[in-house]
Amino acid sequence: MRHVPRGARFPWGTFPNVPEEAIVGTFGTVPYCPDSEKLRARLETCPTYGTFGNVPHLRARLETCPTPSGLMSGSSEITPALKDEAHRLGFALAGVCPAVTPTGLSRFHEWLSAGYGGQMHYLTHRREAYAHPRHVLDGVRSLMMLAMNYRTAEPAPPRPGQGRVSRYAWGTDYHDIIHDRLRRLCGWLNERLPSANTRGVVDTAPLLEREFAQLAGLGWTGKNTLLLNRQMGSWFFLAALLTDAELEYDEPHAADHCGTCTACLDACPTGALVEPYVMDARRCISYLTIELRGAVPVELRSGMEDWVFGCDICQEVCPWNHRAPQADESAYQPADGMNPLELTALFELDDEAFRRRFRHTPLWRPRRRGMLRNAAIVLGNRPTPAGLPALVRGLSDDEPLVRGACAWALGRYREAAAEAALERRWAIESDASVREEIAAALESDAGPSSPWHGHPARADREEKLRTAGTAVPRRSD
Ligand code: B12
Ligand code: SF4
Repeated sequence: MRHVPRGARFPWGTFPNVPEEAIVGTFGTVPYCPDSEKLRARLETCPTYGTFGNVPHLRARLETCPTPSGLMSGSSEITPALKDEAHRLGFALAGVCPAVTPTGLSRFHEWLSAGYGGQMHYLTHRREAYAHPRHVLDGVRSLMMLAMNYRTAEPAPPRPGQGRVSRYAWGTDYHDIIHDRLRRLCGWLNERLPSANTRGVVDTAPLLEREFAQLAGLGWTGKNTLLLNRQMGSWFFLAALLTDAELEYDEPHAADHCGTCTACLDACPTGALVEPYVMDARRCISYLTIELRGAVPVELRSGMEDWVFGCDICQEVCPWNHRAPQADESAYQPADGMNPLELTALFELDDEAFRRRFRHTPLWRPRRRGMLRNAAIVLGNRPTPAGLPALVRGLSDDEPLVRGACAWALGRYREAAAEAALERRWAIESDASVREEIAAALESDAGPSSPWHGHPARADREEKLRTAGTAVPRRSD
């Protein structure tokens, strides 16, 4: 039992400017999820009812209120209805769990301490907040965990000069779509439980979403660290609705259906899945292309292959994903030119043009400089005639990050024009990190057919080069 809070909303309106104490003083304590019939009876028999009854619009709405039972009181009544509403709003899965300390908390802390989170400081800075969802919503009792399918089209193989974009990023930014649906779902709940506090979150709150999704029965954590569901595979986003209302809880998903399969670990080109269920994010292509702000470590660049944004390899190979259903959400259908992405055209975009094209897509997150860095690496991994002028242009970009990546990529074009461009830039380049890249590019001859390709001694040569002085390095044949 709780007191009716000030400004509580009921189907017939709110209690405007009536202090909680006045209502409590007049009617006594009323249930937190008030059975409106009871409240109505109290209002009607109360000697001071006239105070409220004289407010015409309140009185009218009270008398015509068609849904006194629209105010649901029991968790057994509201929970299935809330799930139905979630499905109606496009969430394929919905399950409920209690607000508790997640069992994987210590593993999360160990993971951070091992440095696996790299530069994702938003995880480290809030490590204590992950201890309980009350740090996301004060007084929270229940979480409804939600999954929204994004499997739309199949990926088209990139032609030379194109790069792969992860499926989740082909359409509108999912944060925009899901926040809107969560807002509507919270609104629906608040209409039935007017005094309940609710909050919808996706991604950015200090909440181990996969842990809670498993607790709410949505699936299990696979060896690729993603949440898997037997019917849906893993092509879905997760989101959470937190509330201080008590909902009916689902059974946690206890089983692990990965068995002896290691397809994801075997397929990861950068060795990011260091053991089953554990990822070193610093090696993950998704981290390198989306989260990392600086230069991609040299030894991981060739592993990026043709991925220009995100990576789906450990999901593509997962047997549970082969028969996952199609998504009908139009917002996630591939926008023009996203599946795959034309890389050379990116070098023609200035900041404003880049903003116009990508502002409402996930590709906005790494910004223009991050995307050009990624594009240069893919053009270096997959040399193509059209790539050369684009990289030469990028070598004069205002951003050292872009110039450095272009220098590295040009080092993989075994052509006089690439070498000439690197030498021209060397003569005027003042940024130390870009000079290092140019030096290494001019010295290396690391095309796929080169004996130096992938050779550990190459790193030693590059290190020596870095300390070799200011003379223009020559390619060594
Ligand atoms: C940071 C982050 C990343 C990072 C780190 C990924 C990671 N695995 O943690 C990077 C940038 C690499 C990333 C990549 C991707 N991400 Co991401 N990411 C997040 C984010 C914001 C936080 C995740 C987090 O807290 N990681 C912390 C570490 C500790 O988690 P962990 O490595 O999985 O460790 C846990 C388990 O491994 C487990 N564990 C450890 N040892 C063991 C042992 C056993 C036996 C078991 C059972 C478990 C276990 O316990 C740990 C603690 O819970 C979440 C949203 C959220 N708030 O949860 C989205 C989220 C996980 N990402 C998502 C997506 C879609 C992706 C990508 C597919 C995007 C893409 N295509 O590029 C890739 C997938 C890469 C992959 N294989 O995971 C979805 C996943 C949906 C799903 N079906 O699971 C989420 C939930 C976002 C969302 N709201 O939908 N992501
Ligand atoms: S997303 Fe790609 S790079 Fe990251 S773990 Fe999976 S396969 Fe490896």
